[in-house]
Amino acid sequence: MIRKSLLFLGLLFFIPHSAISEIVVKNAWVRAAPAGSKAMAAYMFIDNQGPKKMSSSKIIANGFEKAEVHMIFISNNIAQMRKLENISIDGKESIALEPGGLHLMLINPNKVPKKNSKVEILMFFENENNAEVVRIEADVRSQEL
Ligand SMILES: [Cu+2]
Repeated sequence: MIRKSLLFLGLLFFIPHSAISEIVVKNAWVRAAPAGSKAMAAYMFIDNQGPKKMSSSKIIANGFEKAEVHMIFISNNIAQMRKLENISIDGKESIALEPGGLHLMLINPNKVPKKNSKVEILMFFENENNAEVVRIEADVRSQEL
């Protein structure tokens, strides 16, 4: 566990600095889950203030084995989750990750984070002429504020 945290910190030093931050994330939260849970959903509002489409296929959540982009589809009246390759946001557009739709799935926690703690998430956004890493601190809580 300690070694994993150190690796994560080490990674932060290699994050390139972009002069202008084009991606702005607000209201990030992770739905609290019982101890022993294997996955937790993360929701947020992402605003692309830049002129061009930005995509994120690489997402890291500190304390979790991996993070995926999921979408909920209704098929034959049954809600199903599907993994998407990335999150894409057109220039000057925003998207909401919210219950019942698009979300991040944080998978295999070292230890399920408690309510009122925070989960650190890194999202690597890029397009053909820009790259940006967004560091997010998502609150763990039972429901949307
Ligand atoms: Cu999911």
